[in-house]
Amino acid sequence: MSVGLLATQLLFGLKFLNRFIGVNSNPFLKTRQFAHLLHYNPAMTFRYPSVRRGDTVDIYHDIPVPDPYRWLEDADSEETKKFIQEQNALTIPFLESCPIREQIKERITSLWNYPKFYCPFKEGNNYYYLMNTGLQNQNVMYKQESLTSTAEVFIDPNEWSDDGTVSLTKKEFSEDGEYLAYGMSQSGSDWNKIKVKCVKTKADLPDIIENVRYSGISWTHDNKGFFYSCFPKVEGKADGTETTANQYHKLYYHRLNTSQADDVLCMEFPDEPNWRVGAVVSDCGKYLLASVQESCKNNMLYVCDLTKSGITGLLPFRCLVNKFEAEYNYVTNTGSIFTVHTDRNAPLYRLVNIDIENPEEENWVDLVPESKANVLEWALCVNEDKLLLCYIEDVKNVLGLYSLNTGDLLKHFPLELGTIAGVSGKRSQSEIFYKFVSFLTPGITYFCDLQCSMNPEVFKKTEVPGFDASQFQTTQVFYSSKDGTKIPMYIVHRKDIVKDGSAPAFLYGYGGFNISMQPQFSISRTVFMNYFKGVVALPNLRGGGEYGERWHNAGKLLNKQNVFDDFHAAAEYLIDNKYTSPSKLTINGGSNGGLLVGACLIQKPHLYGCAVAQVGVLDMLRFHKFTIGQAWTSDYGCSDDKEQFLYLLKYSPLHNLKPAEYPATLLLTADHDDRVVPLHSLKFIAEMQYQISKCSGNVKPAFIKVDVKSGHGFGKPTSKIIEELTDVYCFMYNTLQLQYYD
Ligand code: X99
Repeated sequence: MSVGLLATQLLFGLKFLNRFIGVNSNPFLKTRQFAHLLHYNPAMTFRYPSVRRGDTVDIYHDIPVPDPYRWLEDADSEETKKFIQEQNALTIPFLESCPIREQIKERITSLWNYPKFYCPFKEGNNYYYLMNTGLQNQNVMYKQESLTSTAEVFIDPNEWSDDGTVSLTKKEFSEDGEYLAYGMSQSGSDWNKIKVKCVKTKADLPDIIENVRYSGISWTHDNKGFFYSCFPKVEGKADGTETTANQYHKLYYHRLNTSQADDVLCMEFPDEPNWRVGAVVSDCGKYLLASVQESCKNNMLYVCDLTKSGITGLLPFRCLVNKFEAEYNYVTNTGSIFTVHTDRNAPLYRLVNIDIENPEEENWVDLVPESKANVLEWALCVNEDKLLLCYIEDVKNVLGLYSLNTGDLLKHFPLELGTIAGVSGKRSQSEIFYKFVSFLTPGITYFCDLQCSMNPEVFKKTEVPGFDASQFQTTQVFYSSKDGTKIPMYIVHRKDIVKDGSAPAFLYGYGGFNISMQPQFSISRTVFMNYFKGVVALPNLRGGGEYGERWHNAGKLLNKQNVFDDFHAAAEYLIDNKYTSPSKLTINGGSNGGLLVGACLIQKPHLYGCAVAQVGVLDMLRFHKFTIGQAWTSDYGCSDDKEQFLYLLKYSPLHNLKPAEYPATLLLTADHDDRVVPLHSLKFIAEMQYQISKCSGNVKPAFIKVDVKSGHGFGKPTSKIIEELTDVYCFMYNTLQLQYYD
C-alpha cells in the first residue's frame, strides 16, 4: 500500500473542478504548488470512491444485521488495498490543500524542538535515563556513573531504522545491573522481540526472543535469565498487519546464552484460550508471582517458591486469589507477607497484607485502608521500609511517603495541580525520582535521597522556548451530565480569549477501561490555544478511573451510554458558557476514545462541527474476534450475549449511520495497528460515505487516512506524530473555517 500523492481519483463538486480547467488536468500531482488554489469551502460536496456493498447478513439472537463491508475485514485482499488507496487519494490532497499547512507544521515542529528528559533510574552502579534532544524520532537511553558525571549513549533506537519506525518498548535490568533485556517493536505493532545487552561491553548477546506480546520481563536474582510471556506461533504472518485472535498466552523462562527453542514453559492454560499471564520475581528474589487476566480488569494471583524447585518445567504455583473479582497488584513482600494494591471491597483501592501461608481473604490485613474520597492510583516500595503512594484527588495527583510497617503517612510531597508522569525508585535503594507535569508545566523532575532528607529537590526543570505559561489559564469545572452526575472537566486557554461563543474548541475524551485522563503537557494543544485562539477541554468521563471502580462501572457494559451522555454534556457546557459554538467545536479521541467520537457524532450530529476519531473501535458487534479484542468484553460486553447485543446494537457506530448531516469527520488508522485493527475504521468510513451520499442536506466531508508503517500509537516516531497532528489541524482548519493567528 502506498500513501502518496498519486491522487487521480479526485472528484470534487463541479464548481471546484472548474477552477482547475486550464490549470492542470491533475492538480494533485503537484498539490503543494497549487495548494493556494485548492481552498475548500463548505459548499463543496465530494464524490466518494464507489465501493461494493456485499450481501453479508449476520443473525444475532434471531435478529438479522447486515454487514455489507465484511470484505474489508480481509486486509490483504486486492479489493481492500484498492479501497485504502482510493480513500488516501481523496484525503491526502484535501489535507495538503490546507493553505496554512506549512505554517502549522512549522509551528508544531519548532515548538516541539526542546530537550525532553525522562525520570532517571539506578540499576547496579549506574544511572540511566531516556532523553530526546528535541525532534529525534525515538528517545535515546543514556548511562552515567553518577548524577553529575558525563552521560554516554547506551541505546539509540534511531539507529535501528532510517525512518524511526523501530522503537524500544521495554527495558529490564538484571538484579546486578550487568545485563539489560529490552523489547523492540516495528511499525508500532504490539509484537515484540526481546534482546539482551551486556552493560559493560554494550554488545548484544546472541539471544533473540520472538513472538512476545502483552509481556513483562522479570529477572531471577541469580541474573541467569528472565520470565516473559508470549503466544504460540500461528500460521500465516505475524507482523502486526494480521487480525487473528491472540490466544493461549504462556509464561516462559529464558536462560541467557540459550536459544528460545530451549526456553522453559512455566505456566499455560490449555483450556482457557483467552487467559493471559504475566509474572514478576518478588523483591526478595525468592518467589515468583503470576497474575492471570481474562479481560482488561481483574486478575487472579498465583505464587511459587523458586527456592523449592528449579525452573525446569511447569512451575508448582499455589493460588492466592482464584476469582476474577478485583484487581490485585504486587507491591512488595517481607518474607511471606505480600503487600498488594487492590480494589477488592475498596472501589478507591487500598493496600492489604496477604500472608501467602494463610492466603484466605479473612486473614488479609489492611495496611493502607481505602481513603474516603481519593483513589490510590499506585504504590512503590522504596528505601527498605517506605512506600511512595500516589492518589488521585479530583483529577489531581497527591503524593506521599508512608511507612511499610504501619501504613502511616510520613511525609506529604506537595505538588501543584497536575500529574505524576514518571517515577523511579526501589526497595533496595534510598533515592527516588519523580516527574510532575500539567497542562502548563512541561516537566519538573524531583530527586530525593530518603536516607539523607525527606525534602525533594528540583532535579531538572523542562523549559520550552517560545511557550509562556503565564499567558494561559487552566480551570476545572464540574458540570452536570444528563442524569445529574457531576463530571469534572479541565478547560485550558489563553487568558485573552473572547468568550462570545466564537472561539474554536477542542474537546478530547476517552471514557473507559478505568483509565484516568489527567493533566498532561501537550505542544500541539498549546499550538491550538496560541495560534487558533482555541479552547482545550478535557472532561473526565465516566468509565475512567478518576473516582475509582464505581466511576469505571458507571461507564461500562450496560452503562456505556453514560460516557456518551457525559461527552455531549461537556460540549453543551462549553457552548452554554460561550466558550465555543457547535460550528467551531471539534471532538477527538483515540482507541476507546475513537468509539466515543463515533458514537457521539451519530447521536448528536448538530452539536459538533468536526469529529476526529483515531484508531477507534467502531464495530461493536465483532470487535471481540480480532487480535486482543476479546479482552475488552469486560468494558463493552459481547454480541454473543443477547442483552448485551441489544445494547451494543443501539450505540455501535458502524450500525447506526443514517443519511444525516454529520459533522466533518476524519478517521485516522494505520496498517500495523494490531490493538484496534484498521477494519473498524475502514468499514465505518465506507458505510458513512454510503449513507451521507444519500443525504440531500448540508453534507460535510467524511474522510479516512490510513498511515503506513504505523500502529496504535506506541513508539510512533516524532516525524509521524507531527505529520498526524498537522493533518488534524488542517482538517479542522479547512472544515471549520478557523482563523490562524500567526
Ligand atoms: C488492552 O487491550 C491491553 C492489552 N494488554 C494486555 C497489554 O492485556 O497491552 C497486556 C498484558 C500484559 C502486558 C501488556 C498488556 N487495553 C489496555 C485496552 C485498554 C486498556 C485497549 O488497548 F485496558 F487500557 N483497548 C483498545 C480497549 C479498547 C480499544
